[in-house]
Amino acid sequence: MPDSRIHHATLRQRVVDAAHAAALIQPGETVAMSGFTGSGYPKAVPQALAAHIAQAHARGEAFRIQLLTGASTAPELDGALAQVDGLAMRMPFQSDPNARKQINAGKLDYLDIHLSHVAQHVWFGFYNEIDTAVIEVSAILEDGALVPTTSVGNNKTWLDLAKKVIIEVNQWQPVEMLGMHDIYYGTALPPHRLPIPMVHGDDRIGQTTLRCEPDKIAAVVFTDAPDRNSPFNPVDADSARIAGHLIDFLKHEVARGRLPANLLPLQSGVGNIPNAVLAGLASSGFHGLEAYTEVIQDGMLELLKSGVLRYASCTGFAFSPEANEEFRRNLAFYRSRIILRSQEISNHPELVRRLGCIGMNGMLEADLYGNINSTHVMGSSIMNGIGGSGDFARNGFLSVFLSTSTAKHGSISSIVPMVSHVDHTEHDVAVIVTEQGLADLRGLSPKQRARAVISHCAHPDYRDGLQDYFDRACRDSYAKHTPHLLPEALSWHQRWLQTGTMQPSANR
Ligand code: 0RQ
Repeated sequence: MPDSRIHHATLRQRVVDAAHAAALIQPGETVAMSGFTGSGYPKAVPQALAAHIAQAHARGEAFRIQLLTGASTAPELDGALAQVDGLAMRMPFQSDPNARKQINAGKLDYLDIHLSHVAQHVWFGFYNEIDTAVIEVSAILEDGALVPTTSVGNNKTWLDLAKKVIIEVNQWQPVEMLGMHDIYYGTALPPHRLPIPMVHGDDRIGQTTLRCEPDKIAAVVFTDAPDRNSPFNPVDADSARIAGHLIDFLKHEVARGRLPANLLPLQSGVGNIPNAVLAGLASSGFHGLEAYTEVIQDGMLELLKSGVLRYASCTGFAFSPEANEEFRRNLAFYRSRIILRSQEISNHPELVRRLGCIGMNGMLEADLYGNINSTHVMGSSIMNGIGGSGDFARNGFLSVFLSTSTAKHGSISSIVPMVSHVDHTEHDVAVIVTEQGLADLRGLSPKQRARAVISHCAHPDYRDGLQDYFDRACRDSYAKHTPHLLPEALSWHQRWLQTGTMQPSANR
């Protein structure tokens, strides 16, 4: 019964259908929506808005918006709006094929921002004012408090700063999630900031609901639609080997006394390789693990279920259909073990450093000296964005980057002389892992790092070529600290662009 989801008398009067709500959004507006990696995003208003935009375009009228979210969303939001060419600007993270195509065609301006920066930059006034916020909730309480759903993202900031608000009450989202969220309202602007009062990753420091001045809520829309559910690939041999190298390394760190027996709070990126690492941890013998991360995916849910993981703190879910079912079926079990926070807290540099998080993220390529490219194919084509990887790489206890040693059926080496784009500098990278092995870069000079990366991480098909480049660079480089032959450094990428493989023709 829809009314059972809205307990605030005035807001019950504001229920309209999605088309009427979307009509409140005008061309050129800056619109901030809920949503983080396919969870907790509005499902109906963005599609209704896309229909309005398409109609406007058909009449020859210009209609595009600037869109802010927590992170990536789903086809009903990013996909629908990109498909009708309705986006002029997008930030801070996306992974939608349509939006990606438009960005790489130069038609859509994309601001790729550290996820911990987004809310504070908006508060600092670095971007446009927010005209409209569109936020998914599971219920509205008697006092107008909003019950968040499967992600929190930047919702607190959007609700505080938007001039008008549209609420989607999604009846698919379980009301029993009330109590799982921890929304911290103590952040202030410099110079008035105080320490964030959290010393353990499972500390609760805020309230369980979001607040919003009811007068600002212009429309309420009912929906009953599931979060997007992308299945994960089964763990393949390469992912299992990557997981194995990393778990051996973590055990070694425990044996050396550098990590406690239950490690330190884990952060895991999304994707099949990080998911394989989590699967590997399930049978690794570790117990009492903690997760302070941005996204919980299937592997983490399994670790919680088996008791290997004590709790997981995050800002959103990225579950497969099966994991979603498991979560909903056993919500009573998970509600005491999962905490959902705003992304300014889940990714906060102060907290990531205090807790000593172990950051484990995917990459596209690494270079000999440990610089990491997470975002740009061949230096100019965006894949997704930096997401939260930088928040954890720079501030964590350990920063680990994971990838297979080749991409595109072996035609690309993920280890290159010089990355074609830098997201994480050599100063922020402790460990690089491929299925070939693990390079521990801590305490190594640039040339020592290069030797470790070539011998432990490069694929055998590319190892000699990398060694040859490095040897010649050591001999002929302008200086010998970080040896490079500049005109040749990016020739591997150029070769792929011209011939479709990084392999020199002699080896093909
Ligand atoms: O493309 O599917 O078209 O073949 O990149 O690669 O191997 O499927 O790996 O899904 O783990 O993604 C870095 C993109 C890795 C991800 C990245 C091609 C490859 C494939 C994907 P196809 P895989 P993953 C927490 C932290 C930044 C955000 C982040 C990412 C596609 O990890 O977005 O860390 N990271 N967030 O073929 C050209 C190379 C390539 C390459 C792979 N060297 N050159 N293409 N590919 N390596 C979460 C959030 O922040 C929300």
